[in-house]
Amino acid sequence: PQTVYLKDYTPFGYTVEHVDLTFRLSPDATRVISRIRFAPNPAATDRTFFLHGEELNLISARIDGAEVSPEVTDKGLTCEVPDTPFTFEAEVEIAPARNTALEGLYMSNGMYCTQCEAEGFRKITYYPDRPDVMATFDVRIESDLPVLLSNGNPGPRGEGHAEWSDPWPKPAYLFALVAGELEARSDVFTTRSGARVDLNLWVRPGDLHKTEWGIEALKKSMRWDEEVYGREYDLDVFNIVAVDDFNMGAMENKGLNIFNSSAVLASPDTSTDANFERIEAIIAHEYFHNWTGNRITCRDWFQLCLKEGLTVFRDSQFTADMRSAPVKRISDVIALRARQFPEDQGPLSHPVRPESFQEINNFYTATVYEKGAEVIGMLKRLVGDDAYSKALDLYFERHDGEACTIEDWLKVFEDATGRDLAQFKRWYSQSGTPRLSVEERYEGSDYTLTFRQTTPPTPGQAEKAPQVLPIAVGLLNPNGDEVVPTTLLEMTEGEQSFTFPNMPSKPVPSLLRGFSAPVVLDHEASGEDKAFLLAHDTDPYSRWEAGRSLARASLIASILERTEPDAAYLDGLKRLVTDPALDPAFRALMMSLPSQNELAQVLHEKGVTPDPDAIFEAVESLLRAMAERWRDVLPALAEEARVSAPYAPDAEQSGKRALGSAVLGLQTRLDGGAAAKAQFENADNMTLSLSALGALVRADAAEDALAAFETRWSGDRLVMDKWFGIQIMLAPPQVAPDRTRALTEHPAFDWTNPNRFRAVMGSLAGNHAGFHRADGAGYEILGEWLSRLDEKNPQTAARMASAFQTWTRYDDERRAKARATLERLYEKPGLSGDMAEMVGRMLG
Ligand code: B3K
Ligand code: ZN
Repeated sequence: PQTVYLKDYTPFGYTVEHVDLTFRLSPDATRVISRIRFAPNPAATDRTFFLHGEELNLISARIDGAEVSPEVTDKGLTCEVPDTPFTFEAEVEIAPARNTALEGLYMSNGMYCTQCEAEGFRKITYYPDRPDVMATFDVRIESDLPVLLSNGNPGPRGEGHAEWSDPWPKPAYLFALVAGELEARSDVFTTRSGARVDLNLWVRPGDLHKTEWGIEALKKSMRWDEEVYGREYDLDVFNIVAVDDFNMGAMENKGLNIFNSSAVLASPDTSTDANFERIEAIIAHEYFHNWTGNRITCRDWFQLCLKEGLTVFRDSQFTADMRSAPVKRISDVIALRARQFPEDQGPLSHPVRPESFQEINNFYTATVYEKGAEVIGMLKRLVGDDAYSKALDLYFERHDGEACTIEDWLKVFEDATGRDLAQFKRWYSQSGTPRLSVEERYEGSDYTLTFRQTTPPTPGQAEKAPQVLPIAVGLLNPNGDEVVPTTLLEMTEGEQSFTFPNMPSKPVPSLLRGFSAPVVLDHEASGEDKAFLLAHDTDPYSRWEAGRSLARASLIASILERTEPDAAYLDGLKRLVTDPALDPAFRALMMSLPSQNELAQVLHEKGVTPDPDAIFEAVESLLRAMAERWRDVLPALAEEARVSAPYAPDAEQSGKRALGSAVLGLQTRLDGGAAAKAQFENADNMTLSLSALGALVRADAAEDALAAFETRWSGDRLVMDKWFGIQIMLAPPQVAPDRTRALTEHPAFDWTNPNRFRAVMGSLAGNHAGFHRADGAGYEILGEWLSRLDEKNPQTAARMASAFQTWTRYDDERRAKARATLERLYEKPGLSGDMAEMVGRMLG
């Protein structure tokens, strides 16, 4: 496989003025006829005419009407071309029914659909498949299927054919086509300047009852983008299609978003509160791409964070506005630590803007997406809300219709604010999670905080330079009153002090409020200070983090020193969790403990080899202690969490149910599952049903419930994914690998479906002590199945391989077993480039 470098970027020698495509659909022999209008690109010097094309059967090619014989390889074609504008025509044949990689044009349950980002269009026809080549597209689809869709606005429709015309120049990765027997829920949105937009959410017959939420989420997103960013929609129709076989969550194709059915279909019976919230966020995310991604796109794939970081940031703002801002912030921090930190602190670490790659599909990562969004959050905090809005207006005004870089993005902020962002730019080029330590000094009445930042070496980057860290700080006096409200300290040096004068007594600092920078804060605050912040901090994130950090300390002590769970922490937390003035969703978050994976990382950083079984036991005994110590308040809490109104997936009800689920987890540790059984039997929505099932699985008392659940839901693929997943994810670690193995023999384990594969293998990887079982069974099963899936669907297989990214943390025996599995994979003949890159990086 070849490595591509950012520094080697050159523009393409030709511009594309317009593209006409005709598709004659047929499962094994689809004909694609293209007519592409090229002109020499005045901004380029190299006139090599190379068109990407893979797995295509070229039938014929013409230039300005005259037949030509291009030189064809398995990567594309080259050919002599005129030095004036010309038309290139080609007819190719492809086989969507045999496309198991789910990239390009493929079939899912009898329906045709496409996925072209990042480099899938080259599997449809010959084309300069790079995002800086933007063109208008007209598409004609010939097929007897009733619904024929492509990008843009609908044109003439007749018996057996349909035409579509997209007036907005776009890169090929935003091309989409869908054909099938589909039904739609339709609605209308009127933009704020009065234009009518027809909305359709297309699904397979039988799924219409799961479409209401998606359409509502779409309308909310369209309104929000007008109100908050001043961005209106720009076509007559907006189509969304739900597809069962899809490698990712969803795709923002211009005017025709394609969604994994799990990321759009919802009903109270079949979907949890978390599903509803996620669907709302993904619909918003894809919709917001219309401006941040489509109208303004990326010059090359190294700039992926330009659209993804910004769009994730925008969808978080949206969720914060639709629901609870503090709860959303805390959830984002939990997710960042669970997914991005391990990536940034292990062999797969890469900058938010990578500088090289072999397979771009391997870089749709938590770093590019979530850390990319954190970087924008820091920028906004540094320049302020008004300047952020001004900069965004300038971005849209200056770059509409262009393919841009991170330099363009930062320049807009520099021009709008007069700030020099040269140092800030390191957030895009330097990989690794910075560590921030702090010392306090109180002298006379001066209170001084001295911060030190260091970033450990990461692959390819031994030396790190100081980054710009926005550190939001508040100070509380010993009575618990806030004496210095949230203040932004701007750290730019490796070591830097900030003094607060005239402090009558030594304050307690509340540091990194709102998680103002994505760093690890090494702050050896005393247990008393943390307990004090847990009780008094006014910043919800910091208050939550105080509790989290006490939990972490208690767990680490019990792992290293076999101490009993910290009673003072449990009592302090109990006061919060039973405080009726606090949002139930926030209380539920307060009850959640650091993940076992996070604890393993903390131990590893302390120079201790993590023992997954000991970590599991420590968490279990803390939860048992919590249940015992809170025994008296659990019934009242459960009662408080009960919702009597008809089911709604809103923030208020979901918050209550989240609290109820946390309480049920504790109750199950006391009653062996009696309350959970009752909840399972009476549940009238999936949230209650699944939380009860989860509690039973964890208590190893779920046999009957699992059987009943399977009988009831065997006809619903998305619900069956939950069934497969939960019994592995929450299985007692010792049985997790064997149960996984047994479930791979279940007739419904349709492993070529990415959702089903992820439900099983992703859940094994998510069961920390189960995956890392000492005999290596977890590694072996995953290794075997990755190897098998790689032959059909390299993209999904390679993504899932990152389950091994922490393998070097563990003891010699586990390491030897993980290494053997990875090496076996690496040496497999015919391994995909996707997988070879991932495994190669992990083996180092
Ligand atoms: N842009 C798509 C992801 C495409 C994945 C390519 N392997 C989804 C999103 O971020 O909105
Ligand atoms: Zn995106």
